[in-house]
Amino acid sequence: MNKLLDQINSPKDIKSLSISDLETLAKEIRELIIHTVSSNGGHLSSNLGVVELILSLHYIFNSPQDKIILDVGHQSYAHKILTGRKEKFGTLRKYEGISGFPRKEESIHDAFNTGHSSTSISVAIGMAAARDLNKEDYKIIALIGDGSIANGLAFEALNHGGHIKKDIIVVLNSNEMSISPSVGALSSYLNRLITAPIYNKLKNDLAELVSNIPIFGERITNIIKKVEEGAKNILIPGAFFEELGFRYFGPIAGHNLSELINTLYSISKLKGPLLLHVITKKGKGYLPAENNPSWFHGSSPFNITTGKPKDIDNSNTYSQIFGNCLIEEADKDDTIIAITAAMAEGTGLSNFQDKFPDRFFDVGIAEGHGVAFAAGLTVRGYKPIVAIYSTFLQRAYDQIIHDVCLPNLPVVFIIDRAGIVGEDGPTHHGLFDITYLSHIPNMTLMSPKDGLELKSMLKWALNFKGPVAIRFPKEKPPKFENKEPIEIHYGKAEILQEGKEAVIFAAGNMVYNSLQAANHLAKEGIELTVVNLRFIKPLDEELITSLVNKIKRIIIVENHVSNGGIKGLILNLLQEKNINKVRVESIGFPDKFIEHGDNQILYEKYGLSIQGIINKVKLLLK
Ligand SMILES: Cc1ncc(C[n+]2csc(CCOP(=O)(O)OP(=O)(O)O)c2C)c(N)n1
Repeated sequence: MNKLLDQINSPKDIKSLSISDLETLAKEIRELIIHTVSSNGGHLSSNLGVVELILSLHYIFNSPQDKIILDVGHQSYAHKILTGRKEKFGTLRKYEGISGFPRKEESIHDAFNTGHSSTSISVAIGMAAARDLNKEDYKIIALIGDGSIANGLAFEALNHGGHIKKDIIVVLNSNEMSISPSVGALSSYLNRLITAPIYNKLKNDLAELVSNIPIFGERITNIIKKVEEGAKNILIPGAFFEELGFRYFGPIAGHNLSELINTLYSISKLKGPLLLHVITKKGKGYLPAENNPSWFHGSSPFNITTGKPKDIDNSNTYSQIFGNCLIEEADKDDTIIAITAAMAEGTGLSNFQDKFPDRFFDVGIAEGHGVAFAAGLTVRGYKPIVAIYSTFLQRAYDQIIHDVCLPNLPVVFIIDRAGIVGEDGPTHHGLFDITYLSHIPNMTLMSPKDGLELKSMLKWALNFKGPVAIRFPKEKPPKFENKEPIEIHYGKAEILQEGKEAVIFAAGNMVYNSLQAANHLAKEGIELTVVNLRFIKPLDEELITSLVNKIKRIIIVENHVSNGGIKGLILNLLQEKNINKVRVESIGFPDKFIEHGDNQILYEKYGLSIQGIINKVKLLLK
């Protein structure tokens, strides 16, 4: 059967559609999204929740002249489908396929690249300032969720935006969810706005608008009628935003296309900083996602009929091993506190949250605050564990230096998703944490080769009198033969096997690949020493220098950028110790942003697979 979607190749194609056609289109877009995410994985519930909103934005505004900036960008699928990427949508998140986030390299309709939250209002104001300096005329819209607007960056932008009064439209998408339910006073405030609307505001604004237009078109008269009819649902003063200098409209029903289109049309005629509050349902249109929006926030491939994941065994990830071990430790020590920045599920802390609700804090998408909050806890005798993905901890760089490392406070950082993260791509790869942590005085940085070592490291870190960070990747830990608990000694590495041809220094999940490579090469008579560094900072200087002095041929393997990673730390050590005439090869990620795609493909491409390490060893020994 022919679909309406078949005729849509650009936003222009939806401009003449009726509301009922748009409703059909929304249904077809949802089907395509569900079908694609069920096989490729991706951000399902956020995307299903905004289909009508995205359709309405493209109906009223004229992209690419008008700029639609999507906060986080995890809700960009309907936008991609409407802006010429429908045919390629099956390649979503695949290597060399289209990205799961807005990419200006992909389309002129992607006004700004996003991936991390809460940047859209700042960017919109920046674009507006540039537009005005250039004396240009177009609309700028920032679409932001109720989880993301609670971040400090978004607050700073609202504060500035209300002050400089540029023409921008913030569309606030309220679904009461971040990944888990949204937390915080702002979230409660938004919920109060939704549940207790007060009649008045939009009506006044519309009256003002209409009084400025000499002859009312029939359309405007109709809009006013509709507004008045639906007034109870539509109109409310959002004092908080008004006080910050934004004119507040809403809340309106985010799945009602005529309400959305009428309101956006009216607002598009107004000047100054405007904020439209829209209520949507996360996962809308697919029952399993409506019932479990958190799991479907960023889901792996699933069966559409049952809503169950296709990969049955997603247990025993590093995150889960960490979460379970922390519960065991917290049972014995009631000063242990767990902190997450809106990622309880992803960081393996959900069970901890259930078991110790008083000792669990979800600070919302507020990584910097989470770290400073942990610092505060330590000075009153608590042991906070801050679990944040490598890429998002970048937001807390100054708090790590100023509030934790400078006063040398015992905060334990669990740096999840360190290394490449596959399909989410460059905004989410955790490739910079060794760089941004290893140079900070007082910081100790470790990386476990497997789950057993992670447990030992965590226990050790909980008793250490200073800041410790433990980095591990998204993938499941490899299995080593050792089943005994591992003893951790400060700054001490582990020799896994000895051989005289060359030394491989590796950390984290790269230890396994290195050992496998060494086993293969042993069959060809090439005997290698393989060192699991365990401590990236401080390095085991004694062991490294004695091995290098003896063997003089080394390879450094890291799931991190080489420039600023373990390579630099080891070379620095050799220089300081005056060790020269050493042949060095290294494998890590190059000085560019790494694309999205399956981790194995990326490991192979960048030489971090077992075969890649074998090749490098052979090159070194040539
Ligand atoms: C700085 C940062 N921290 C954490 C995340 C992970 N993250 C992605 S989406 C999301 C929730 C966003 O919630 P909201 O803005 O309400 O959008 P919704 O998914 O509900 O549409 C989080 C925490 C991120 N992208 N950026």
